[in-house]
Amino acid sequence: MAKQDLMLLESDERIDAAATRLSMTRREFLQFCAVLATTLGLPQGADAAIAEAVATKKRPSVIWLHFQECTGCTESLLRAEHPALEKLILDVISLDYHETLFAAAGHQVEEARLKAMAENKGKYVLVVEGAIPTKDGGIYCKIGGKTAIDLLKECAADAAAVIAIGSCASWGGMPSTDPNPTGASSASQVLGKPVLTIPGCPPNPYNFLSTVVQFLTFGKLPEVDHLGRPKFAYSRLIHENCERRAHFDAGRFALEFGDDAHRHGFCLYKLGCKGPETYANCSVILFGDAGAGTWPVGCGHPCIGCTEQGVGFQKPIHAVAKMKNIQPGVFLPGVVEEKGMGATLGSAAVLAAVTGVAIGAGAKFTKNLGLSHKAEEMERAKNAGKASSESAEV
Ligand code: FSX
Ligand code: SF4
Ligand code: F3S
Repeated sequence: MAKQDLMLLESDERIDAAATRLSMTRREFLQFCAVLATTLGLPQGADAAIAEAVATKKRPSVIWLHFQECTGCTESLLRAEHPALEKLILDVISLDYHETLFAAAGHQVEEARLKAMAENKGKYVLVVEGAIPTKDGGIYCKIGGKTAIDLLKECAADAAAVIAIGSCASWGGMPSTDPNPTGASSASQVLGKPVLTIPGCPPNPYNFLSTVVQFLTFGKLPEVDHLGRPKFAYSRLIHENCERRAHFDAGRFALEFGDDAHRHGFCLYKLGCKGPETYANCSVILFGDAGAGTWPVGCGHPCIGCTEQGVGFQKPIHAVAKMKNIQPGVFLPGVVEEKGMGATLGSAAVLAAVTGVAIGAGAKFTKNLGLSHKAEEMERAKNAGKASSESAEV
């Protein structure tokens, strides 16, 4: 990859061609690449590398499987207010097999899948949407005469990378809710190896887009946490970046849906909000590209912890959240707070600007960037009796 500066690419014809292809102005395209680079926490110059890759590289072939799910993962990719997101995703990848989006059916699509797998052996990305039923030999989900178990194993065998999209594929999600009658399991459990996970019900499409752009540009997936979640997206608690946090700290809570406090936008903790124990960036990047407030808590509903294994679809919606490592009112960032590991100050500001959040709100996000995930990792290591010297620095 040539070392380029984003400004130097302004007059590059390849950038013009890519922008035209995406129905964007050149400036919008370069801004998009800068946002992705900062979202991913990549170093300076990565924005230009991303712009070049999106403009010129061969798109990776993607085989997208559907198992036990509601298709919300796919819907969330396609239902942005502005078609730019859908267009971008479909431009960055070559979607060679996708049951919902294919016009063809039956043997024709099976042939398309086998052809794409053979032509891109060892190079394609396998995206898994939905849980895999494992009970009774896996008979509760069959496609083209094969069980989901066999289909997943067959497609994963020659994939360059496997991405589990949505909570169902990441850890069982909604189909695995007690008593889990079909033995719904994650892609990782069935394959017996870790895979990159993008949980959420539905997951945020920007997190998927950022992941595949990183793969396209650098040929590798982003850094992940112990659950396979990209750290750029899942390293902070919802509670740390919530617009209602000031109400939490001040002890102002909604007690019933529709009560005065609820209508005033007070904290939803006592209505069962799981933001204090859920890692995700929903409040920062929002959903649907439709402006401020477009995330569960922003719309007045408690977070149900849909990205968090053991919380979403497991804990009762009304049960109050377990506080992780944030103590109300006494644990605010210090003047010389250590930098977080995922997003940077710049990324939060750019992201805030691009997602339509006011600069003031962007500043609030940056101020609240905490260290919860790292602190939790350290606690886990300590409990296992093997705290590393690196984690001891926190
Ligand atoms: Fe639905 Fe996807 Fe939820 Fe699951 O998203 S939105 S049930 S995570 O697999 O389609
Ligand atoms: Fe926001 Fe929920 Fe935390 Fe209240 S409990 S501040 S609504 S994340
Ligand atoms: Fe899910 Fe909570 Fe975000 S319910 S979408 S993790 S705000």
